[in-house]
Amino acid sequence: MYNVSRCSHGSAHRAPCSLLAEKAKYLDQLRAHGYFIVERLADDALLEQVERELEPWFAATPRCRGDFYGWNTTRFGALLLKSRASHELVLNELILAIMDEVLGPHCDWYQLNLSQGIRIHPGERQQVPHRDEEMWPCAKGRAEYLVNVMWALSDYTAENGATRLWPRSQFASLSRDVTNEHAAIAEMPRGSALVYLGSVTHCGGANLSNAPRTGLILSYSLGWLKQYENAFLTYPPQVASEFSKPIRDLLGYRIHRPNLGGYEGQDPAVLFETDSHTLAAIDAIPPAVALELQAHYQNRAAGLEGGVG
Ligand SMILES: O=C(O)CCC(=O)C(=O)O
Ligand SMILES: [Fe+2]
Repeated sequence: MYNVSRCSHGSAHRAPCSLLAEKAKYLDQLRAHGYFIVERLADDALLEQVERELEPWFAATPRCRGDFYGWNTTRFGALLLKSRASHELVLNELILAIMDEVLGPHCDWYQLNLSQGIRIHPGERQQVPHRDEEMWPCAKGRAEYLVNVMWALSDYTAENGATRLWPRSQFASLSRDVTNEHAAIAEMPRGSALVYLGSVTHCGGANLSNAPRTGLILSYSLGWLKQYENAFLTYPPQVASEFSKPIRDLLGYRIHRPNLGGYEGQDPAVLFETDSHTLAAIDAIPPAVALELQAHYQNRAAGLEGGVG
């Protein structure tokens, strides 16, 4: 296992260190190795609530079918609908601070790409090594498109299918022939968060134990990309109106300046204020571009005064 240092939180035995003060350390780890782990980031009460809300869904959802999703794995989405407590995980302060740094510079705002419960049952084989950014068929390498967070709802061990990651693979081209000998195994106690880049090669491990391994993926992506989980079908306006504004923003009920994802030429947040279908289209231009447009008209007016057409 590669030596990525860890900080333990929420444990009754240790005084929690200041998470945000640790942000720089975690960012360094993420950029250097492609991932980091924060042990026990979620406290027990929150975990128990998430589990209570999601267990019926884990029990009722049929096993996946496919060589990527697996044949002995249960997955389902729409976590924000199925578990109110999951909202707290989505909005975790440290996680969002990391997203601000990694994704923030490359978009107007970043979004929730996916929410997924994953239970790897005993007997499941190791998943094919992959990069989550493969879902977007375009040139890679100029910016991170996605950062993933795996919240452990059970202890993750080498035996029960802990996520495997290939450290520093984000700097090389993708290979599916990587060997386990070079993999890091994200062993971590329940309540921990494994944060990894969309460009790092990883996979779910084989579950050789006799108990399931359960976790939640909450991934965040650049705000101008198509989301893995169609947020507007999963959480239509009637549903999203019950959610907090920060959650609605992360789902994409927000214009990505200057003009992506609008509704009738406006910020879709207007949907929660009016049911009118006759709205004025309103510019949503970033300040630098607004100045550019003003300058264009000023120059043109000055030119006209000077007799230039
Ligand atoms: O379950 C895991 O540990 C990882 C799953 C994964 O990487 C995926 O499904 O994209
Ligand atoms: Fe993945």
